[in-house]
Amino acid sequence: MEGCHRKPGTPGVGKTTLGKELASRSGLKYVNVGDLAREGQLYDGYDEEYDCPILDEDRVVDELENQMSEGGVIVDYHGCDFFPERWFHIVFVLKTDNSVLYNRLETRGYNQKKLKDNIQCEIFQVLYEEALGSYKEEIVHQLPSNKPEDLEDNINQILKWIEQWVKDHSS
Ligand code: DAT
Repeated sequence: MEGCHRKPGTPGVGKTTLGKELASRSGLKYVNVGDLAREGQLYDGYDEEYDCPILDEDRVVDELENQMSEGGVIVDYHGCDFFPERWFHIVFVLKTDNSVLYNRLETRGYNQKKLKDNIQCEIFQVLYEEALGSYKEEIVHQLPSNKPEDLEDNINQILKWIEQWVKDHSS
């Protein structure tokens, strides 16, 4: 389960579900940045308002650098503007309808403030804009993530993309 979010993000859209399933079917490595930060205590202070630790983005980047240069890594996080652009060949932003998302977050026991902030963020597509601002537009893709069939479609689509990428880069 995801931890806290200093910046309003979009937890509950299905990043971890997709990332892990994709890793298992593709053989790529899976890294959950929230877990990595928790394990290494890669924090820089505490956010009282959101009641959660503040991510130390520089230390996260340092921690991941070696793995990322080797390649073949799926990175799961609700933000992407602090990662080096050269790390990624493709970026996916999952999109869940507000009503569906509300139910998922409520199930997680989010309080009203957290619910409101996170839903608001989804409405304004903050993360999609952030991704477009951080990477070349043509590598940023939005994927629907409302129902199990979406998950299956997304996985198949990404697996095809990986296959093509490998073909294009093996010679
Ligand atoms: P995130 O990692 O973005 O916080 P998650 O992978 O933990 O999200 O998923 C949140 C919940 O939603 C979890 O109970 C699984 C469910 N879920 C994920 N993708 C889904 C989909 N395409 N259809 C229905 N439920 C989905």
